[in-house]
Amino acid sequence: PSAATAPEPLPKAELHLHIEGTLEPELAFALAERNGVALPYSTEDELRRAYSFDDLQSFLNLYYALMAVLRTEDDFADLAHAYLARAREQGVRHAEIFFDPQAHTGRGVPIATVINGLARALDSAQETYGISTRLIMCFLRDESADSALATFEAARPFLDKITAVGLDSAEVGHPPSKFKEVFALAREAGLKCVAHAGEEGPPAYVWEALDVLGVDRIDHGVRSLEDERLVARLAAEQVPLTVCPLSNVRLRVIDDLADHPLPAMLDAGLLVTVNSDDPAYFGGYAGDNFTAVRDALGLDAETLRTLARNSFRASFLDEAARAAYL
Ligand code: ES4
Ligand code: ZN
Repeated sequence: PSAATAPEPLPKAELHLHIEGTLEPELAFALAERNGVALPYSTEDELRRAYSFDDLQSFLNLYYALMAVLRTEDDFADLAHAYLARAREQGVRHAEIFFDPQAHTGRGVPIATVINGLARALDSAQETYGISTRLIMCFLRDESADSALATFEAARPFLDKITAVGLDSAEVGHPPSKFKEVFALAREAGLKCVAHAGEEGPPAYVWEALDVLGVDRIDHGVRSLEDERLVARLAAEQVPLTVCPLSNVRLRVIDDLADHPLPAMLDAGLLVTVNSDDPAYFGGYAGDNFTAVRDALGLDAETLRTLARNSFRASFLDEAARAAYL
């Protein structure tokens, strides 16, 4: 279809998006050049061919390695601008964006550089892209509880720029309860709480995220379906689940998109949303995920509208801002 007849994508909120996972090969090579950082790939095509994963850990290895190119405030601002431009083309009107401070401070990049760079881009997002934004600071669950506590204290001067804390990275063997203390501090400081749970980990981790960390949303949560009582709890309390269909297929959480449990989750009365996770690595941004589930699962227009409405209902926007979309 010509540009004139191409339909506007459905307005939606993106609630599960790792900003470091939006680093496209083109920008990775440009930043490597700008910062004099050597990449273990000679071309963008060669790098793209490395985007073939067996599980979460094999993805994380590449995800952390490529972050070596992110060094300055400008790098973080450029990364966020590139994401916002792509997101707007896909109908995103509100984005709640994860970042992983420990993945940068661990390489000698100060947390101020990370937060100030991202915040600079987000400050102009409403005006430049028509996208409202929030920042969610994630703790790496395969690092120690003490490291998370130190990271939270280092971020205290910047908490006015941060809406929530989250929990990500290698899930199995690192249950939510390990981070009870830092989540309690975050809540005392007035922050919202979310956690990845039930992606590769068992339903027990979803229970812990709810009961020990007191999270407001579960990121992924697809394995919740293995526990009937858990499904009943999530449905009764309308706890949002930020599902990432293309991610689930690429990381082999789900064998085939046609077998994705998204329809079963909707049928169970869960507050499910569709998100992109690490779009540069998993084959698509928010709108691409909507299109993919529509085509693979045969979702009708009404169901797609429900998913878009859910994304605003599940967001951290205040009532007035959210009402404009519902
Ligand atoms: C992630 Cl897909 C996924 N799971 C857990 N942690 C992550 N960090 C970036 N992407
Ligand atoms: Zn994620």
